[in-house]
Amino acid sequence: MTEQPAAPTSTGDAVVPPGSPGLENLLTEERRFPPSPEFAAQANATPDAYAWANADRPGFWADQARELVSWSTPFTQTLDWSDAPFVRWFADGRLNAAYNAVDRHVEAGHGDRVALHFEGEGGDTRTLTYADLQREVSKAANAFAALGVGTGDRVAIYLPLIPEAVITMLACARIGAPHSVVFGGFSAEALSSRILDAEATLVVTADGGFRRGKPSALKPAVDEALAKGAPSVSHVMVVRRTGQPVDWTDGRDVWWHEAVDAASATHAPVDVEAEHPLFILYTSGTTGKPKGIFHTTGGYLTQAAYTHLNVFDLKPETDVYWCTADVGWITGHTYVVYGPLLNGATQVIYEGTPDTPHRGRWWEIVQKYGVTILYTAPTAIRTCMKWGAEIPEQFDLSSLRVLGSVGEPINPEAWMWYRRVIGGDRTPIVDTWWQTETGAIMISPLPGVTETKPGSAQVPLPGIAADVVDDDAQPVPNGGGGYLVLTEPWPSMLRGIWGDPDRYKDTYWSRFRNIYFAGDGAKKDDDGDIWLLGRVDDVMNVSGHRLSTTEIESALVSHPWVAEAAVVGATDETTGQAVVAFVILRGDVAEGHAADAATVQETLRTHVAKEIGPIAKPRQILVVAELPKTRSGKIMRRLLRDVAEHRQVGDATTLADSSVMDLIAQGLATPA
Ligand code: 6R9
Repeated sequence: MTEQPAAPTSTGDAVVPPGSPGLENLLTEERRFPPSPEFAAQANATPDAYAWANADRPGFWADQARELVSWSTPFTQTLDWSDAPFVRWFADGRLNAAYNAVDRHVEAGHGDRVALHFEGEGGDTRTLTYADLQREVSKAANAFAALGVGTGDRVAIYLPLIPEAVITMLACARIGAPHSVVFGGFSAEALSSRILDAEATLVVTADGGFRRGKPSALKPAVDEALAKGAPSVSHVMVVRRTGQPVDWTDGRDVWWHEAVDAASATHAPVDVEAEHPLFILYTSGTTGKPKGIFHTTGGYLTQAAYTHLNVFDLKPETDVYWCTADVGWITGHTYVVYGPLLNGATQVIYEGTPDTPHRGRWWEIVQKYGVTILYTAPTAIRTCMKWGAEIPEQFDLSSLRVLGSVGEPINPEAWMWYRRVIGGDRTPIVDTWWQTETGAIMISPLPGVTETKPGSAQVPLPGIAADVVDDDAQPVPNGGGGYLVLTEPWPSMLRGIWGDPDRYKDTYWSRFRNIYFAGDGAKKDDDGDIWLLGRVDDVMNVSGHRLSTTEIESALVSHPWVAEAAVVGATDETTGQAVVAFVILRGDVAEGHAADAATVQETLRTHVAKEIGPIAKPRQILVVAELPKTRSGKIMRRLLRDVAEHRQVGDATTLADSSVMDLIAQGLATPA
């Protein structure tokens, strides 16, 4: 028997195999897309921003903070890193986030500009201008204050993606009450632990939301969560969305339409310090209880506004921006609520799923509103690939001018499909790498500036210092692989884990001294551009070779039969670990070949061997109908590893759709 891979050592939540030689470099990608001269001529971003920021990083951010954010008390201090890894930015300044997102646009004469085009799943619509938003947010703030919510109190939000979700977040910010949004797809159990950890005093929810053409209840989960005991909660405010019957606890439960509609439409935003907490957002660690990542006000808003303006090339007067994320994800915080509204954008929000009532729903929305900037996740793009190009081709997508991707590495073939089918071979694509912890985009091409490469997030933004290092924190040379780290503090950096400063230090700052370890593997290409390779906990060790999941998955997706692929390492007698792949076939192919699992398996194994070499050849390829994913579309490889190793499947409570694991188990049990 050959040696088993050494047991991983744990650094907080991230698992790093000791003595690892760095990831092997498997795929090369030669395609290049330089910016068009027309785009470059009108772009917000300019190439000189990098040099400007490099010359004086804190000074660069101070300039952005003055330019893009309005302060009631201007700051005189920029960066305080003396108590690292605890950071303070713009600490003596004061401001209000809701004032910045809403009121100042009304004061500047843009009250009539549309802030939100809301599209309900059933086709109901609402349009809110900035003036409407100012009125609604003020009323909600008054109603929350009347229920006793004060500055510093925490508010839990458990809502579908309806305008009240945005209004509630901003109303909390207006009072200086940190919000904690809990994704509507999460269970009562998950909601309960988050309410308890943050000691929320108010929960804002709805009777339900619409999901796949049906009302889906939310209020019962709140009742169940509070029944487990939640001494801090004094009230539950309930939005009527679906009209479903709800249980009612008198004295505790309050209807939104009664409390908010009756409240005054004027409310003075509460001035807070730059370092006042704006929100907590829980992210599941790979082990243990979820981490309450918290962000503060001044630095977060600065980087949210800067990145949204430059990475998406936003022109607030003419663009129609659409980020498809739910507000339960950090992307919904920074790129649905704070970034776009700070910049005075007009945006679309859509409540439902992409295939309700038909698989062209998203493209119908792009056509209807003339969406110019679209920001979505690789999982959605691959799903559309699976459904076929003929669906988006039925709609007029010519308004689109910038496309964005976030959440996972985007496979080069998915990137090419996105550009060709959705972007008409014309639009720049920005592949944006960042995390709940980073608060805003950190690594991304700048449209109009960067020559893009399919599958690579490429360059740290101006003002951001990122690198790929080896085990000893030494930068790897071009062509090498290792760990992605952030070497200088940035304004929208997490300020900690709520109530647990030690866990904050352990999780992010113990692997390398005073360097932030993101938990992702990455490589540098010959130009020094960064390619993300997936979470280091997912790295496989096959006969001593460290292989990234991303590259093998990308090789699989580059075969015309494959729409999506997930790869895991399973214990193997001879090689230590072996590659096991789960694939979803493209619609048209699936029909022709589903019955012939042996052909699929042999064809794809040969394809991977040809694309990246025999070492990466999957031992086994399993054709499945779905893959287990989180709310943000990330594949939960841990669960697939359990399947591949014939174990009982572990904790699946953060799956977006909990039936998927049963489907996979059934599919595997049925002989092809
Ligand atoms: C914004 C968000 C963070 C993790 C991150 C990484 C993965 C996100 C990516 C990407 C490759 C990209 N990730 N964007 N990997 N390329 N463009 O997703 O936050 O939910 O906290 O996840 O997502 O692994 O570490 P969050």
